[in-house]
Amino acid sequence: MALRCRKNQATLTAAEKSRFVAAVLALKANGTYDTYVADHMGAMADAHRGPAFLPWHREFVRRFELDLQAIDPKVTLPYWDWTVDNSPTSSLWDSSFLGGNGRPSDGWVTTGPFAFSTGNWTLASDGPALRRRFGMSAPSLSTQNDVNWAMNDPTYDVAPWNMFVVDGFRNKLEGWVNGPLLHNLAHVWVGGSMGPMSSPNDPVFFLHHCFIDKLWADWQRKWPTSAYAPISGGPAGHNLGDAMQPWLGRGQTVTPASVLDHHALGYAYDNEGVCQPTLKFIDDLPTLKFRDDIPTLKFRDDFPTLKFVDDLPTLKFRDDFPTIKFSDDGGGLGTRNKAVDDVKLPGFDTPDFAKAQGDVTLPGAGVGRTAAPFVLSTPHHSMAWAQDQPGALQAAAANLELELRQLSQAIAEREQALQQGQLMPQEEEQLKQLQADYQAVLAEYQQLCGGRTG
Ligand SMILES: [Cu+2]
Repeated sequence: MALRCRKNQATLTAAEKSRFVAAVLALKANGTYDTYVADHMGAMADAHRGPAFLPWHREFVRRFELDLQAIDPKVTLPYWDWTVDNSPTSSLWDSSFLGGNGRPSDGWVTTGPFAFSTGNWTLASDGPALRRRFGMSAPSLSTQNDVNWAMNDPTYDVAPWNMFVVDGFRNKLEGWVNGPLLHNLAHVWVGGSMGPMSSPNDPVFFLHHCFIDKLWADWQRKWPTSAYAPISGGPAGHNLGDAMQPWLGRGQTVTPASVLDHHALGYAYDNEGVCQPTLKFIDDLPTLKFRDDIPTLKFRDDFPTLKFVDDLPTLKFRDDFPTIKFSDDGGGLGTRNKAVDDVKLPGFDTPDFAKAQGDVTLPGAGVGRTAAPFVLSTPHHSMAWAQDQPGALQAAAANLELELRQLSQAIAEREQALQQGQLMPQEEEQLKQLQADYQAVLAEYQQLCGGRTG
């Protein structure tokens, strides 16, 4: 389960504060808020001065938070750390959030969204106006040292499980030991509407009890082997498995055991490192950029140079490539199928194109044989290649061809001289030797090429 994050109210953004206030006002307007005041007023023995003080209020403020989230899913319950924000001028009391201290005459809160004059915050009991009396009945709030004193007690609660026990985390945190301290002292210090059992009339009640719940969660983490007590033998509604009021009367079973794991209830505190990331909503984004905000818009016409296809100096298409011709250098070596000699470059659009740049198929090269690269300019070379002996045969055939051309030239020169009567007798013998050599080389060449050239 993704854990929604309960944050220190001092760290909320202005938007988060206004969302919280708006959701609280919506609950007040639809009547839900005052049911919390009534439930708390009926729960003195069930919810206070005993072990269930912490479980009961955990369930109570969690239900309130869920009701807020039904109004605005983004809202979570903030907590008020009164060890730090312990002044009448703390930002908690700004008119944009909870409003400030009451006026001297009667304690009515006159600033902020919960002032009577707004018309939005008329109390159903102990009214009609929300009242505060900062520091009137107690000069200061509890300190971090006071918190540590309670936190350092590894025992949750002790018999006889009431407001008079002097040991145990619960009674110290509730504030009866050496009291009023801690929880009780915050009620007393705020004063006014926070004094009687209708104290949820002041929205700060929920921020205060959220902090009490956080301290319990901190204590549970600090003492992981310290168990809730009592399992039995305590006052009704305070034992581990007892169903608590008023929910039992509504057919709902909520026990101290069912709320011991606050993560199982779906939330965590901002000091635990397990909260899901803050949900971002579109109206929280600091800046929305629209087209008109962009300092420079570049359009096509702004580009210094636009190149289109008809600007390209040379466009080569398949049809532009010249037909690749193999020259028929015959040289009297025999009749050749014209199709063998004319090889056209294969199409660009065939899957074999890359391969075909090196190899082309010569129709006369035989089934299953790879023809010579078209860069070989003579069909003889192609034939040698076609015999699957590409390197050596190609070179040998080229040498033989060169030799045949040199012999042919020498023979032609001597035959011309012979016809002109200019040939010496020993040169006639050389001519016969040249002709014999030519026939020998030609036979070798024909053998090399498998007879295919002639
Ligand atoms: Cu209470």
